[in-house]
Amino acid sequence: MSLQAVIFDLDGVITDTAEYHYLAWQKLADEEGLPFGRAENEALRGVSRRESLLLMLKGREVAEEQLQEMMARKNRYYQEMLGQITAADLLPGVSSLLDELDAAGVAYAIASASRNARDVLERLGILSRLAVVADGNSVSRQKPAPDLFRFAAARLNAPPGRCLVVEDAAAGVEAALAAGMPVLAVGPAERFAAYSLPRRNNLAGAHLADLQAAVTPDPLWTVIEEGFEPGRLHHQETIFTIGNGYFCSRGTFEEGYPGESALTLAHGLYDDAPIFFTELANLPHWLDCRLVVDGQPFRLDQGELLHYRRRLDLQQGLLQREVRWRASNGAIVDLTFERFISYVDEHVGALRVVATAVNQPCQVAVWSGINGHVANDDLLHWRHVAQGSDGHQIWLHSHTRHSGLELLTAARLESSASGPITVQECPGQPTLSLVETLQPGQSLQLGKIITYQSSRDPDWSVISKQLSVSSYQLPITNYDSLKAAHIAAWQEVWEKADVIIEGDEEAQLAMRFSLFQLQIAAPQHDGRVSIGAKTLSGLGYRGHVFWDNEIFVLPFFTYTQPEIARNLLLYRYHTLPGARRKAAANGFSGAQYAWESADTGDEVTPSHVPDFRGQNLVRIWTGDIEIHITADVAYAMMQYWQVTGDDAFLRDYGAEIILDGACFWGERAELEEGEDGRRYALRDVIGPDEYHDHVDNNVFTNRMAQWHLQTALQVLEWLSENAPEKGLALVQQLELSPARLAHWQDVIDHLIIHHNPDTGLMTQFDGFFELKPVDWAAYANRAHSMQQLLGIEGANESQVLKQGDVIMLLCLLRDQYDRQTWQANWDTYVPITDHSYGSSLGPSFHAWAAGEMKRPDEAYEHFMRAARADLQDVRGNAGDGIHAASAGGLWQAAVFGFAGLRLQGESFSLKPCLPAHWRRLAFKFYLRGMQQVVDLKQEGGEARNS
Ligand code: IFM
Repeated sequence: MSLQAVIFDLDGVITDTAEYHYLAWQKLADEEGLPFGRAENEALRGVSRRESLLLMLKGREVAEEQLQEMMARKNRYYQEMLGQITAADLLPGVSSLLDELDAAGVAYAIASASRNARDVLERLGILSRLAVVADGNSVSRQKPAPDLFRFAAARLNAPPGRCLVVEDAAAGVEAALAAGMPVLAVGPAERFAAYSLPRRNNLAGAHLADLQAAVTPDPLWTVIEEGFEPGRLHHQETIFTIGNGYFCSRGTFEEGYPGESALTLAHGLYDDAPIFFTELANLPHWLDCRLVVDGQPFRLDQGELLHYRRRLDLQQGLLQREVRWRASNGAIVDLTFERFISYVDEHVGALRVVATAVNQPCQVAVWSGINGHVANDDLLHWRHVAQGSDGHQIWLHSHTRHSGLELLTAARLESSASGPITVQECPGQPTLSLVETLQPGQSLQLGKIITYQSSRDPDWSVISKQLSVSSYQLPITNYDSLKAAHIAAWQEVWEKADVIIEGDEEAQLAMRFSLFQLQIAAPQHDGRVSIGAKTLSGLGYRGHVFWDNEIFVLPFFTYTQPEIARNLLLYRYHTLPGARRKAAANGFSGAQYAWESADTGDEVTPSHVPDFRGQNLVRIWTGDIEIHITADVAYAMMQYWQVTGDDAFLRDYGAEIILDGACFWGERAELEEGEDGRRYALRDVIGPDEYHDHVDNNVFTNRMAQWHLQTALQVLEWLSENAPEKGLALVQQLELSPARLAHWQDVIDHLIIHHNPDTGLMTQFDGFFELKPVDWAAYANRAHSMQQLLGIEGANESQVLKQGDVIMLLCLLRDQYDRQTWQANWDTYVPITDHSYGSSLGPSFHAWAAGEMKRPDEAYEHFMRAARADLQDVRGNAGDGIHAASAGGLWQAAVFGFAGLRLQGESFSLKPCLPAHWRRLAFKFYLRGMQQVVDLKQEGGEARNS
């Protein structure tokens, strides 16, 4: 991003009139007997004269006349001191920096709250060099309002996002940030501790390059969209999703756009849907904010777009957009949008809009409300039962049409407009509106705070009482304080969750982006919901939960934020009844987890979906026969226990999940008489490689089932030693008779596991190697999946994998397989896997596996394929929502693959295998409640933990 103009604050940046201000205030304070000194003066920096005096008076009551007299007296003292100013009072570095800006043709301005600014600049000898002087007379709202900077930017004719503000005061920094401008802070670090900003002590030695750098958003933390491309609309909507684990909103535009996929989803708010059984319902739209400039609606497909940039600040959880737009009558406006979904108060979202007239007076009308006329594609889920308003506040009470859930959406508007805010009670769409006429350089600022609360919330009864008397009051909060708390909360998240990759900007950003997307999808306080395959960022898979969660996503939380992992695991505990119903429907006892699960845990996989051309219906068998998920859930539970040592959780919740799942496996395994005697088989299944359905004895499924049964016996033993009462209760409840346990052991001993002890090779399922080999050279330049090219039957009959199957098994049970087994299976299966266009779940595990194999180049190739799944949309389907499994798999690939982290009881070991160009890989995790730090630095091809 290039720097177009620089806006300097005056006092403390260009010259030290700050010192004269202090001396003048001190003189006044001494005369009035007010306690005042340098410490108190800090709070006065960048603040208007009146505000400063009020701060000094600390609430002391003073008549207006006397106030005026004191301000005039202070100003007189100040002006007397100003008389002494000369060019020699320019602060060090300023003169040469201005010369550099002149030479480079970069315009610069002063924006100072001081009404004496021109006088001071004249004395300093730089007034004539400035393109614009914005001072205390230019606007009515002073810093920390954004108006003064916006005024200067409009006069400079530069989009605010391209103007760098150089500021020495916190109030000025607030103003610049609210104005949507990058900031270079000047002054001591303590003064700016609350912000993450480029900073220097003063301008001595500063060059144009330093200013350029300050304008460039941190590429390691920022996802940027420079310029609007309508063809990428849906992809970008997914990428710019924000949320807080309670609800998420896709990155659609406040003003709307034709064909957009506007969507806000909240965990657990499911409603019935044809084909998919149930789906998360799109919530009434909170972002709705339409601006009308001189009678023309602002939209990107109308008028003329002069400048556009959007960025997602992953570090602070903020989404910002800056637009310069010309209406058809020639009026140009600068618009800045900022939104966040509070990571502190999970019900709250906030939006700020600043509109500035640039070239001519214009009238800006704003309509912003709650749009209840939303649907999932064409399906309506909400019936609106009541709505109301109170001053600047509106609310809408809605019910889902089938599942009977209730939702309250409420919104409040704050605005800098001089006129009133009016309420429009449109049915199902309460709206607030206002109109303001802006002179060039003048700004209108709006802040919108919203909340969602539902009958799923523990405190719904309180809300319900208010609604029963047709009233609701939003708690009083303001945008800035919410934002400050939100940023601080994200700082805490990153403290635990960040993975640092040095030497590879793309990988670093993709890693942080993935973790951000997982974090905003993860319930912070709710143990009855879990993360769907597309998080809360799109309608893909309709909010259903798959094994993606347990095998790909959960490890990140288990290791970095076990309190969140508990919620995700509790979801499987609370959905045991659904899993039991599924087992019973299939004729088994125990718990068989649904392949696709929603609120109750019952199976919600659609039986048919349209094919990729949308022409024919395809039978989906996964809900019937992809059964490995039951073992995957048990695996995630055991991993949590091993990492955290949370015995109480295993006792109270995990044991039941594991034991009842084992009951299912014990009955699902079929006893057969084979050539080599009695054996158990798991027939008619689908393994992780879904190109092959109705297969027998898929080695992943069989081995995980065997592991599950072994684990169940160990858990029973553990219970009898550590929680005998609970153990006995479960034995009775689940009917774990000695005969049943002996049967489990028999299944463990005789279950078919296709693993050749001589070669180490596993056979993916019965007859896999009799399938047709594929001529891979013929498909070298393909741009479609192998299933699309070979057809569903063709792929079924061929030796081609949608994603790793045996390879995944090796990773999950990695310490049980020797080098020969790894090698034989790597050599056999990796070349015949559809890495580019098969499942998005594949690449991250291959990256991990390649790390185990000490093949860093291949590991990196797979890793980047996963890293690009969403940011680069390499599969062309990111518009449907974030690939949660790929995002979680990226963390595993880095931690288990590249760093080679392994736990041994209460300690851990590392076997690093970093890509050659990675200089550093660092992360933190919790082991048995103690935070561990891994910081691998690579020198001379060797990585060491420091
Ligand atoms: O769970 C996955 C499956 O492994 C491959 N198809 C997509 C599902 C959801 O991501």
